[in-house]
Amino acid sequence: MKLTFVLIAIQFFAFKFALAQSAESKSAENSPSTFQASGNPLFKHKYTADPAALVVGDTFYIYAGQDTGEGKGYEMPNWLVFSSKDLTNWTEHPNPLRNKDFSWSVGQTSWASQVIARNGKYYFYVSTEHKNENGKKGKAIGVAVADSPVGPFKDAKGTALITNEMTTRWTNISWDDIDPTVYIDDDGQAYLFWGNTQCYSIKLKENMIETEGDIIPVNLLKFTEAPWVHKKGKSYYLSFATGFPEKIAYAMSDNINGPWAYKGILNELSGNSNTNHHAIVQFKGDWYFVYHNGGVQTGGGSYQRSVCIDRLYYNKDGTMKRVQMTSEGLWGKAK
Ligand code: FUB
Repeated sequence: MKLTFVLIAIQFFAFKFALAQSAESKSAENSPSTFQASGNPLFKHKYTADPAALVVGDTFYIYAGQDTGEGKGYEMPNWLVFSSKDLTNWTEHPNPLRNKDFSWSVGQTSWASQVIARNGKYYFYVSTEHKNENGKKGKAIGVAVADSPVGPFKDAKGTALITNEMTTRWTNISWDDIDPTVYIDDDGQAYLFWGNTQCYSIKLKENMIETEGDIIPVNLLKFTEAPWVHKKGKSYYLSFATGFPEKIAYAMSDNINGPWAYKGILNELSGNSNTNHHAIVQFKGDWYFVYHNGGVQTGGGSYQRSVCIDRLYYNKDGTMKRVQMTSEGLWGKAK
């Protein structure tokens, strides 16, 4: 009788202990983690791809998709967010957005994205996949929203913003509606650019979750994918992946609606990654070029990519100098 009681008591305490342990590890998974950057790739503890950068006040944010597969194809179930005030000390904020947070989305296609701030909210534009009423799959663009740049983000529409059917008159492939980049012009008009093979643009309404007017095909020389729009002074810059394996090229205009004048290569092939997705932002007065390569070994490659950061410089005439990708990154000595 006594022995049975002791055994039951031991089982009870073991069960309580296991519960406490699992709650502790869950809360660790859901807590921000911090680390110091010391060279490129910037993030080494996970494979990270398709960086988008956002500056809010004194904080630099990087959003990326996570490559979780074994290097044989894209397996990207979720996006990640990192923040830093000095580009050396970084915080990873847990679980900002997953592919399955879009109820209409299928598969594990947490592809390239960009987050942009407007009216106190943060809009997360993503590339994902959609199935139409006939069951045909095609890449699509969705938008999620949050009150904080680190989320958690929620689907802002409940439907895709752009689907493959909207662009088949220009490009009859199922993967051209990817890689959104959003730019808000000085007059407050927001524009969405995206594409693969063909670049497109469309106006966004003030609410940032509805389009306005027609889709405009954007004429760019040798466009592959991954457009990024930024402005410096009076010039607009549209940089994009070109060729395959990809380099980054760019064009300039004095109008967000173009025409865009091709200015050449901005970044060379990115090591052992076929893709070279990038973002350009200014932070505390300096310009930065954020991109990915396959630099984290042993698995690094086209489907196990890693985000890097280097400085970006301009020539006196406003054109951009070719980026020098470095192992040292912003930290002087390679480690
Ligand atoms: O990560 C999947 C796709 O690869 C992105 O959407 C493209 O820009 C390329 O980097």
